[in-house]
Amino acid sequence: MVEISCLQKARAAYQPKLPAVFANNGISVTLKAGAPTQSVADQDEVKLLFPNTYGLPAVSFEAGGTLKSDKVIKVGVILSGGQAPGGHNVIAGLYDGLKAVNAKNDLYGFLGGPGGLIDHKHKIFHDAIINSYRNTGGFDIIGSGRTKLETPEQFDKVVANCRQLGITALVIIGGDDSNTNACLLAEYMLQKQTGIQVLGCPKTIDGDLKNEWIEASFGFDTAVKVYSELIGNIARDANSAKKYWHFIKLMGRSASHIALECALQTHANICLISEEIAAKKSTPREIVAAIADVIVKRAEKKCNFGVVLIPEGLIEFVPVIKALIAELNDLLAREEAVYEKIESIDARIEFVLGKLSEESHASYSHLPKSIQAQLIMDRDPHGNVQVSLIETEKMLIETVKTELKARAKAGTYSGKFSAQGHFFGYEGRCAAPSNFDADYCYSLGYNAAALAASGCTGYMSSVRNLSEPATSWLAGGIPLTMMMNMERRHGKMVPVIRKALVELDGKPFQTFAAHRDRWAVETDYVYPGPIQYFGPSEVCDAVTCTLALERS
Ligand code: FBP
Repeated sequence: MVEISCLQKARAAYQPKLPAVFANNGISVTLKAGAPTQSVADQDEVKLLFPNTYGLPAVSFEAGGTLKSDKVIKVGVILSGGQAPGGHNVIAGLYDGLKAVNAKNDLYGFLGGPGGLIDHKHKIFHDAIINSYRNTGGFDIIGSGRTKLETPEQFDKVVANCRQLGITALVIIGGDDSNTNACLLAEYMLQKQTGIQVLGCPKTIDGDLKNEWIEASFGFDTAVKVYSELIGNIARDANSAKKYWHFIKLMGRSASHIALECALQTHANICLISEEIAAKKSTPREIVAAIADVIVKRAEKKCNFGVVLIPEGLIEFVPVIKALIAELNDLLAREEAVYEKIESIDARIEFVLGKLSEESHASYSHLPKSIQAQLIMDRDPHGNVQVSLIETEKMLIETVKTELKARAKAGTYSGKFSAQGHFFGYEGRCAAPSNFDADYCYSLGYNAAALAASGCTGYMSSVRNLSEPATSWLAGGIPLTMMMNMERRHGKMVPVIRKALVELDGKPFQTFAAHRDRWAVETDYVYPGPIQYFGPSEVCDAVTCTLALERS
């Protein structure tokens, strides 16, 4: 017998909350369609590429009527991309919703992400499987993967596999890229008149799949609470021992939402925001000088300790490094055959240095050797550098140390600098979902079942009004084409769902900016502590600062 923790046992009994329209596991709803929609930008180009799904109306569920039906449907689901807390609850909500429509409906899970859908690896869910995964973290119920589902050949295989099982609707749980592909697939299904619906669910701890209609991606809430707990613990250790500066890199491939939220929750002394660095066109030297300025000020107050938060994607937002990475991506793709034959890392660095432009040569040669090596490591399946493997925190520690030595020599700094580096990412991606994520995910899945039963295709499951209690949440669907714009990828303009970066004029950043000077020099830490699953609602059901500020 598999042993499970006491928390997991108790947590299995938690009944996630649903929007009032679905309360008491009801499916007594009617679908209401709004006005036709437009894409967020590049309307003409997007319309041309999605003749069947462009302009669909946003839809919402209202009380009254029923989706109960004698018709039996079979639905397939995949988890795509990086893990995010709550994925199992999306599947549980989807399963329960489908069974509420008709107890004979079936849900199939495709294994290992989009790859499972193409290679026809699947399992059928039943009560025992679903019950053992309710309110648990992780994606292990069916696994996930990063295979890109985008070519007509792959789409044809998906159609054949769905037909073999009798599946007439697919739910793709993923981030912006996976939902972009869900949109392409929905269009293809209509164009080929396959009768297979495609729906998406917004997933990613990075928090960058959000817009006016999708208020948050699931997993962000739990992940930032885990990181904030750890940062709070480290801050308290720093304030107790008073001897270390902690440089903490936080996950979030590109956007800095995670770092910003953790700063708001913990009042760390420094938090770099990549989007601000890009907007100000800051150089590496300026970033290091700004960190050193705070260290010097705190040293003057005899505080030779502190906490620095660094977003994972930072280096790609520093203009000179961004240009260097773009050049390296091209160079390594172009010279792959020769480059692959070079064995030692020193020789590879020399090879690269010999091929770079003057500006990039200058940027690259000034980096510590360990970072030079990391920048020319294996690319991800999209040909990009894998930022989560680059130890930016160590790079900053080294460069700040050098800067402080220079200041000490010049007589402008007399403190002690001893630093520890950390990277928090994987620690938060599979945590047991917070009440918010447990409820939100279950609602997203249940709502997706209602959309499937209503015959919708080309929609993302949307649950809104999230800063209010779950009973006030609104359920419906947003056309995937509505979130699209055209972007350059691999030298070609393609339609993609627009990624949400930190908005510098938005309330979360503005709130941080209004306080950061004080948090920098004073020791004003907040210690959020671990996620609470049982207890007072103001503790257990609190939403993130980001969501509360954005919706206030
Ligand atoms: P998704 O966008 O697929 O949700 O993944 C997010 C993420 O956790 C990033 O924060 C991180 O950069 C990346 O995945 C790490 O990828 P991997 O799991 O392949 O190491």
